[in-house]
Amino acid sequence: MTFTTQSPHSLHSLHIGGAATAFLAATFLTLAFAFSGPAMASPGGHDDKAAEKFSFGYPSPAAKADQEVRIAALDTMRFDPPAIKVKAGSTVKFIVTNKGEVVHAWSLGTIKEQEEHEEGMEDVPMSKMMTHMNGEANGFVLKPGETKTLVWTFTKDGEIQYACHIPGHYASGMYGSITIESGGQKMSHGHKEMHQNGSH
Ligand SMILES: [Cu+2]
Repeated sequence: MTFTTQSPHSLHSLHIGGAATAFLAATFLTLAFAFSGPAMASPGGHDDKAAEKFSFGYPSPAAKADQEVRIAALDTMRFDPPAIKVKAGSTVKFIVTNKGEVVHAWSLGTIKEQEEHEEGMEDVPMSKMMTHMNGEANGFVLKPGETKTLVWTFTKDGEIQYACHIPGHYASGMYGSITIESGGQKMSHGHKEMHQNGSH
């Protein structure tokens, strides 16, 4: 008797259960897609990992430079010139030549980043010195006589450095300063300035 009255209920609940299971499965799939979505899309629309890596700008190899800066690396453990000025929002083509007879390096970074890079050099064996900047977006190693270029867009004002991290060189003063001045086509404060500058 109990069996007969429960039987329709069982069937009924089985039916509901089936629908609920299907619903839950659909919900789970939707959630699964919802969760996989952001992981597959590039965050913030920036494909270049360097765009997130550097606080002061990003490499822009295809961009037309607003300014060209030639820098010489010298065996006196100096860069010539030792200081430059650029504008926030501008793209600068750096043309760096090793005019010395030993290997030098050149890379952009905040003063903090340059100090950290210098500390990291303790782990780089001499045999890896020529290749340790390979794949880095912000600089390179130069053989004697070699010239390399880097096109970089500066996004905000501040003080950064270009530095040589061949052991002993940075400590000897082989770095230069870049003053990034505001007042150009400033990109760090969103679209307002870009629209204002868009008329000319
Ligand atoms: Cu050097």
